Amino acid sequence: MSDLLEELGQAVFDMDEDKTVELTEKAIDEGLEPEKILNEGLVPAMDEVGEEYESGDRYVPEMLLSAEAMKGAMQLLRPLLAESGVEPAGIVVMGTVEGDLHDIGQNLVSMMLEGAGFEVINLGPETPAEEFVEAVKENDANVLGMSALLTTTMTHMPEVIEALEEEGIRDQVKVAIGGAPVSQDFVDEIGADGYAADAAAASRLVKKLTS
Ligand code: B1M
Repeated sequence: MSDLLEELGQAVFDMDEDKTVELTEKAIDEGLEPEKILNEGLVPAMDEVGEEYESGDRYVPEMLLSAEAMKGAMQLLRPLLAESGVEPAGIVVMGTVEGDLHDIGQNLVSMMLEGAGFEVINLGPETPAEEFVEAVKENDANVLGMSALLTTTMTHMPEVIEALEEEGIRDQVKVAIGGAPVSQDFVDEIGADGYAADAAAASRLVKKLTS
């Protein structure tokens, strides 16, 4: 790997958004392929960030800062990747269910997924079932990710799955869920396809569901 890409990865790992953006600009100016900048500079760094978070060596705010740095770089790379015809790893529609305004966790998951090369359509908090279904249809999404932080709102998750079934598109999209009150048992109960306990696990799950 070039020294520049190594330095870029280090800037993401070090949560330094300004340096990440500056080095991404430099890499683009030097003529490096956008895909190479993403896959050899940025993504491995976010993988390492995820591993540190899972092992307890990094906390949520530090993970968010690395994700923000990654986001800054992605703003520069996204149009170039689109021009060069590089396909995203997959399309993920993400949101927090109806009646639930907690969105910190699902934003973090969305950022990790972007870091892993997925295109994420983030519907934000308080998303009704119809909106999830519409977004899946409109974007031909591979994965629908839902978040719920309240025991009173996790009950909307099976409603979204029913709405996908009613629309006849349940078999076209994998359903991944997360949030403190949900579990693998709940996945089995409602007929979802997977559960992730945190953002790093969500990234692994979505990669598995789309491979
Ligand atoms: Co609220 N809140 N809150 N809250 N809040 C909790 C969740 C609560 C556990 C606090 C408590 O009582 N101890 C409790 C829920 C109890 C329950 O139902 N079991 C609670 C409550 C009761 C409420 C209100 C009802 C309070 C009230 O008004 N009486 C109210 C709800 C209003 C509503 O939604 N309609 C409310 C409001 C709020 C704030 C607005 C103040 C704020 C939210 C701000 C925001 O999100 N924009 C807030 C916060 C911040 C919290 C706590 C403190 C932190 C949540 C958080 O952001 N964690 C929370 C207590 C706690 O968790 N310590 C609490 C950090 C985040 C990174 O983690 O969201 O778990 P988390 O996401 C993780 C994983 O869960 C997973 O990955 C993420 C990243 O690692 N994950 C996914 C999440 N979504 C995923 C989706 C996936 C995969 C993985 O899809 C594939």
